[in-house]
Amino acid sequence: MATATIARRLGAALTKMAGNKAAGWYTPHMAAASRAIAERISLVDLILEIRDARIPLSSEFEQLRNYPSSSRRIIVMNKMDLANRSELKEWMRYFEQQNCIAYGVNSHNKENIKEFLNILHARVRELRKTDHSGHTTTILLVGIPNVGKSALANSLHQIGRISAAEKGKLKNAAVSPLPGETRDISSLKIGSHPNIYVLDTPGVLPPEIPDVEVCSKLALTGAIRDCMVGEKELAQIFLATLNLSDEYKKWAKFSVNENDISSIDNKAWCSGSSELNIKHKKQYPTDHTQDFIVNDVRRTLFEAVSSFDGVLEDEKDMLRLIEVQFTALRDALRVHEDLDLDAHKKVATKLLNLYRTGRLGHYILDTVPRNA
Ligand SMILES: Nc1nc2c(ncn2[C@@H]2O[C@H](COP(=O)(O)OP(=O)(O)OP(=O)(O)O)[C@@H](O)[C@H]2O)c(=O)[nH]1
Ligand SMILES: [Mg+2]
Repeated sequence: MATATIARRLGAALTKMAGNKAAGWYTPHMAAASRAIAERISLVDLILEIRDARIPLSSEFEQLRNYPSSSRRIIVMNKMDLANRSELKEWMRYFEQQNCIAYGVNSHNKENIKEFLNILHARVRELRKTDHSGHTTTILLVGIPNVGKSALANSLHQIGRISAAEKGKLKNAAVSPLPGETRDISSLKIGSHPNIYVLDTPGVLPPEIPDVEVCSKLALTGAIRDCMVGEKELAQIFLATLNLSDEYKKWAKFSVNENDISSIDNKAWCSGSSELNIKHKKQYPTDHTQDFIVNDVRRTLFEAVSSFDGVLEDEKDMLRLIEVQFTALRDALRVHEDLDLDAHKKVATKLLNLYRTGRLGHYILDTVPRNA
């Protein structure tokens, strides 16, 4: 598959880079965090392993790989709003078959967090049936970088059942779109009577990731800094994924192709772009500039794939299409640069931002293992 070939090439370059201590992703602070987490694993009551719902397997936390399936460990597939819904259901079934407790969560959604808090409270009550010590419950949040541990900790803290006085002194864990934001373990209260605390921890990746495809998926979803890979290369993987998916087909409505032109008032079409633009604007429910850009990008991508005459499974053809898309996207993304390289980089950065905020479709980049 073309996507896999491109992803493998990129992942291989990344893996090589990991060997270089100065440029690699395994920083000294990750090594220290890994030790601090290891010390706490046996001391806490519950462990929430936060994963990215777009890569349910590739985002596993290696330190827990051999941790026995138990009611003390819950897999949380965060960012579920960015993942393909029906595939996510398949993943839920997969985890169930593996005897793992797993939930899909969107840390930015209040209702969703309330439901998740109820689940946590029920788990804590279960634990208390066997443990009558009445001590404070501690929940450890662990995971690779940028999966939303701090965002989840904040939401649980803000919505959790804690007293009004404690609400007044709400603390916040720092959240950032870049990986490696959290440097220390911090504790946030999420429940009273009994007291429940979550421990937010720094994201940790293994020092080596032998699977090069996993490497490139981690980079595309933002667990590894873009500068280690290159925005253009990441955008190539995204475009290859999009071009082989069904997502772009939903954007046919944004396209004004020859058939559509006949349905548009001939006068409007002939009298120039301004009137055509009015037709376009009527099609869209909002006049928000960002929405126009997003829809322009969708239309551009749709038109490029649907009019392409090559074989998408062929890597050379796929790269040719991606090149066409890069050039066409300059207008859609309002990138007006003379220097070719710079323009490509700007297009790539803007495209990745749209993908990572869910405006260019919903994907799960891992496939459910066949033997499941
Ligand atoms: N769409 C979406 N974005 C989310 C969600 N949860 C977190 N994010 C975003 O993901 C990015 C990373 O969130 P953080 O909470 O800083 O991630 P982290 O796991 O603490 O990262 P490190 O501290 O670097 O390990 C931020 O831009 C968040 O706003 C979610 O459920 N949905
Ligand atoms: Mg964090």
